[in-house]
Amino acid sequence: MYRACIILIVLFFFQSCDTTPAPEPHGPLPSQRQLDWHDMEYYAFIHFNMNTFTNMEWGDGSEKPEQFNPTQLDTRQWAKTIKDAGMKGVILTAKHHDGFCLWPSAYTEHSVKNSPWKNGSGDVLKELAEACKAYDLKMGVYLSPWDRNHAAYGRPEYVTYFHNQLRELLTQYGAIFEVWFDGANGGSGYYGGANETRKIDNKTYYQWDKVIAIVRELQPNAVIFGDGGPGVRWVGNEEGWANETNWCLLRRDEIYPGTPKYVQLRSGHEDGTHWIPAECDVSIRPGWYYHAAEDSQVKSLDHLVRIYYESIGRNASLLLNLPVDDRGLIHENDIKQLMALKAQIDKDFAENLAVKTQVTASNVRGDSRKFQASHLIDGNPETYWATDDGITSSSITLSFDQPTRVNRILLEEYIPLGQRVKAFTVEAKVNGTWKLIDEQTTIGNKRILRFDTVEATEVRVAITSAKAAITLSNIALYHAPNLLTQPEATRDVDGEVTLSVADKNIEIYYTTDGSEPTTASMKYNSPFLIDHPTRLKAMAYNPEDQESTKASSWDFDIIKNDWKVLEPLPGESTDAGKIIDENKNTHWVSAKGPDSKHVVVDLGRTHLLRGFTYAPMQGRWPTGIITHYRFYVSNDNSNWTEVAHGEFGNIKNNPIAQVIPFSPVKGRFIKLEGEKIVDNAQHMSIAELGVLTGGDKQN
Ligand code: FUL
Repeated sequence: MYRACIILIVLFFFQSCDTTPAPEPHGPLPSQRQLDWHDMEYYAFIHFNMNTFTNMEWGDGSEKPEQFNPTQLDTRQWAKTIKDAGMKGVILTAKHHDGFCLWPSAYTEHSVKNSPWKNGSGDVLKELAEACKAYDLKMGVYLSPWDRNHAAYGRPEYVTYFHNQLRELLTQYGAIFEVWFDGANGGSGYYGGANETRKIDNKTYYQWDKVIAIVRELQPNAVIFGDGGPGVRWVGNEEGWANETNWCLLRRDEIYPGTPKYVQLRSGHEDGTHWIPAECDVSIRPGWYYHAAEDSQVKSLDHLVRIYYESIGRNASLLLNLPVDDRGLIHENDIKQLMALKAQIDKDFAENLAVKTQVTASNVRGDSRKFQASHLIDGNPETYWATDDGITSSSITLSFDQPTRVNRILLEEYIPLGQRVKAFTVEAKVNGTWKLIDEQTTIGNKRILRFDTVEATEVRVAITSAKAAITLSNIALYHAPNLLTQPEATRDVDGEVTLSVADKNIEIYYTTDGSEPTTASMKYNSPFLIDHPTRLKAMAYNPEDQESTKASSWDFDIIKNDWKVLEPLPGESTDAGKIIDENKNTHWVSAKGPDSKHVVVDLGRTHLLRGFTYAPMQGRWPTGIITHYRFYVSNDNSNWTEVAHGEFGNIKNNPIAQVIPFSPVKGRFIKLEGEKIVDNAQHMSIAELGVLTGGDKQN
């Protein structure tokens, strides 16, 4: 007992005598509000405003408040969804470029106060602030500097108006964590009826210094988002990814709203003068605003997972947009995908295997316990491992008791002292031999690497280059399960079928006789031929845990390798071949005019035809989609029999492939006529045209 006390006293003495100083901060540093923002990591964008009701992405400012009329607006549904998705906050488009205000601003009539919603007594910002409070979420505001409604836009009076509105938003709704200023500025607009183009100087017109002062005065904890910050920068794309090399630093004075140098924002600047980290903004659908036509285009799970790893996993935050619909609700399709993403991320990071390891480092600052390597796995973001001054390369080794399967590594620098690491490698010891897993550049607030599963006894992270003594606060290792998604199938004009899934460790099993696939069915290894009418069914199977997806099913008919488009004539339209290229993502658009809205295709020989298929043009801005059709069959390309006519129901809102059966008829030539086109367009378009023969053998 006496000896133990002495040892404890001696240890305590050494500990309290440990005078090893912390490394000096290096380069630009984050402010406290930026550090708080780094902790947010994943939060929602909501684009909901006038455009939701006009089916636009950018309104021109001539819209009327009466058009804003959600029937079931429920900000608590938004907040619950956002919370359930694992996000920590939400930023709402209080005013977009069309100028309509979701709050009853005292400075304009162009707001909810003149809308039918709640008879003009509603305030979306207030309702969202209350819902955020109830669900413990932080709130941010998007206030578009560009205002295509305001008569004075371009003149100094508008800037006063803009500043006044900012004051309203920052004083009436409690704490705001981020103020979002868009880079799209100036151009054509309604401008109080002037209907003209107005140009402004992005750098000076809005008096940014004053804007920043207003935010600092009223919401000192809020970060300001802009192309070049000053608090948080745009990542230079709207697809949800940062470059692998990503500095939180920026040569701030070179970047301004609408900067032509936006590509540089994907990496920041190694020699940046200010701490301005990147935020990845991306929508869960093609558009920022809700369009019923995009209900079937919510991003797939594997796409969302990729976005997660390429934003949060690359030292940026993820601002994922949810386009609230015209009811005033987050659409059920979006909720389903958000929850699928949450479930997958929870699985990927279920257990930190690094806490089971012994951690050692080739250098520890002053050999001090304060900076020892075990801080890397102590779960405390305030403690960190550091090297001696002048030591800018050093390695950390994590040793398992027994071989352990890993496929993810997560690294964090201790950023209150600056971002330092310029290059590092990750190796794993497998069966007694070191194997290079990855070679990378920056780490920053958080870096996550995905790699093929290895069964390792040790993992080594070697920082090979840093700007100053290394400071890392966290290393985590995970074994994420394979990503199980339903198979996709494509077939080319010669009948070769390719099946694919998101994760190469997932197996695919398929049948061609209509039966349900099981692991006893054919296993997919390489493309195979289907050259006659066949129902293909395929399911994906995870050998790791024996889970499988439900089967996907495709009906393939005859192949198209001897088909020819006869009208429009070759030369009249070079891309008409795209309607029979077996690729739904390519399309043909007819010339304008009543006589051009048809196509004639030669099937090469006579078939017993039982129907046809029409896939409309895909993509964000489809035009020329047929709503009412007439379909004809001929044996000689001169005498035609009409075999079907009618409407493709709801095709505008849901542009999926249409299958139209008709009474069996023999023929070699087919003609599709677009009788009516979406929005009464003067042209028609086709992504893919096909026939149903149902497998007759007599031709
Ligand atoms: C862009 C805007 O022009 C879009 O409409 C959207 O708000 C997006 C987040 O920022 O620059």
